[in-house]
Amino acid sequence: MKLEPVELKRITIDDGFWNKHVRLVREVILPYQWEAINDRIPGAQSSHCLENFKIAAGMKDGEYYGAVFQDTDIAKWLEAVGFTLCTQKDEELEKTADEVIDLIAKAQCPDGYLNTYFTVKEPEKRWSDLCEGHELYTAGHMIEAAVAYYQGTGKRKLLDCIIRFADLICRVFGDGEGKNGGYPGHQEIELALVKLYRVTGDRKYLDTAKGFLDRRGVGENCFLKERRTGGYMRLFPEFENYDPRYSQSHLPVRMQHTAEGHAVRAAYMYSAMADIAGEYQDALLFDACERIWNNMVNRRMYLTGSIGSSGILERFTCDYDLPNSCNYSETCASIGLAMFGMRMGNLTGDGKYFDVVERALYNTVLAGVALDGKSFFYVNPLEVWPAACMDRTAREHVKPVRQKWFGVACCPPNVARTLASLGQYLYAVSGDEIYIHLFVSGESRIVVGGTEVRVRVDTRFPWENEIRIVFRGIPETGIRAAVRVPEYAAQFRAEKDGEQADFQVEKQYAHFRLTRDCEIRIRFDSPAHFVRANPRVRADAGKVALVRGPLVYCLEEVDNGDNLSSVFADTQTAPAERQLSELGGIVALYFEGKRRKDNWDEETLYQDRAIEWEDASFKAVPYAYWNNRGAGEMCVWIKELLKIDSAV
Ligand code: FUB
Ligand code: ZN
Repeated sequence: MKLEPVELKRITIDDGFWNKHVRLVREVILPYQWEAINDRIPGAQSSHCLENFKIAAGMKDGEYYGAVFQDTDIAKWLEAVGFTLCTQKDEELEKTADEVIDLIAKAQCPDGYLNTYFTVKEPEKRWSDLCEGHELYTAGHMIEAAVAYYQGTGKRKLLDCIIRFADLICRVFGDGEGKNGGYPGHQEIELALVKLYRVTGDRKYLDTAKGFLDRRGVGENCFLKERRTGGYMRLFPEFENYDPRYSQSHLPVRMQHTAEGHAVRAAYMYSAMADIAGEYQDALLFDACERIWNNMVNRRMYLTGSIGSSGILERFTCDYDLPNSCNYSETCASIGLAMFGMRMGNLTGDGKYFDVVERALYNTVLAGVALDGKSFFYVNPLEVWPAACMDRTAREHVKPVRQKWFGVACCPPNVARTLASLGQYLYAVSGDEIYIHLFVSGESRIVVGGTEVRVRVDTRFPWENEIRIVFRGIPETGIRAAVRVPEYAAQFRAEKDGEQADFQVEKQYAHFRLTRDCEIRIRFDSPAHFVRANPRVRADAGKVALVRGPLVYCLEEVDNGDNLSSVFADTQTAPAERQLSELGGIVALYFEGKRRKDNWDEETLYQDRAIEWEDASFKAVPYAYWNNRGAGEMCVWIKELLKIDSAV
């Protein structure tokens, strides 16, 4: 890997923008999710996750309940706890986690197998339904949890338990006689095994991860083959007429060109492909990652950093098909996009990848959780008319308000683990150079060229575009620092100790040479402005969206009245910015425009009648914070008042 990420425990975040989200993980989200996993949230959908473990451990009688991958609720919760404990001790939280780890260990089978669904419900069918059974997906999350908990606490109990399970997986799967030559129906195990390799140094985990990727899409499709065997179970009705494209198993991974199928499966697999490309210096695999990345972010990604246009099968569709009100844009998929982007950024040292990471984190990932940490979006529409989000329609998956929990609750704990590990996205090291990818205040101890350098960042980003970076402990031999120059940064300028600084910009990073302790002060401009979509994006034709730095803005009914489809923005005047204390402190954007008068008779749907306008001013707020002030309409893309220039 060209750049090495910095260990989480070396990074402390103390940031005006992020504190309210990151602290929420420890103070609210983890306790809330613990209650949810224990089925103690009144009115929330049942989880039964811990009950399943108790039944599998023989501590309770009862039936398994929940999705086949219900174990992942506790896995992601534990992973978030592990990340949280990396930066701050919390005895009570650690005690709760230790108790749950004892329970998990009791539910483990003597041969190392660990999965409550198969243990309780289908013990004869282990590994026989890779397509729908989610065993390897669930195993992957358990492995990630164990690695994070070990890193956060130094405690090995869960890690040792998971090593036994991973060893079993490595014995069962592979090429050749007596091995199961299959691969996961939902990718996740691959990137998890890479993490297990990095923490244990045992190469068989890396080789097994690579094997899963190498076999995928080669020869007869393993899922279609499974359908002919006795072990196959039809768990999900939508898997009828299975198309291997859904699980990115339609082609060998090195031959894939486009982002296809289920978006979370895709993003997790692409992340693993980037990991394996780096570990094995596999140029073909890296080329595939680049091609897929380009297709995904240049043709199939929403402005808000979300992916997966179709509510049916939660999947990518075709280039430029980006509908706003019936899309899926799952929170987990944006998290996967950030994971893939971080890996590509660290493989290449190219800041363009972190532009996308930032877009995903500051928009869709944050929108995934309410400001109070107690409700969540799974689907992230860019336009909502609550009355039309009806059951048994093309928008039944779109919830106009965040939900307390979900029967399939992959997203809430995924947000928790992402916020708890935000530090992993901030810095990296390459040789004698420290990379600063994102602008987040805090103090970090970064080992570069064998020396620990203290890096203190102070900024009010994204509300202000000034970043002060103080480096202490620079060795006599000097170091280098690379600060990302975001795509939206105009007039990027830098001072070193108050004087204009020398730097070279390469691959969207400003590279500095530092020979003694110093302060670098970065400034750039990124005023709010309107953007338009490529004309091929039918859904956004004639519309504009408001952006400011990494933040995408939206209109909400609470600020602008109902029927936002009647709003037309005058894009000739720049939007005005105003700092407000609402929504935890934001810069709101105001713009002028017109609204179609709503003076039609309600019983008349169509008539030959000119548009009647009224002048109006509108207010936009960051998309990340929509629906924190009650239910109502919302839209990101706004119709543009067109003045067609007739000059040739
Ligand atoms: O299948 C496991 C998870 O559940 C997927 O990643 C999500 O899309 C949800 O379907
Ligand atoms: Zn999800």
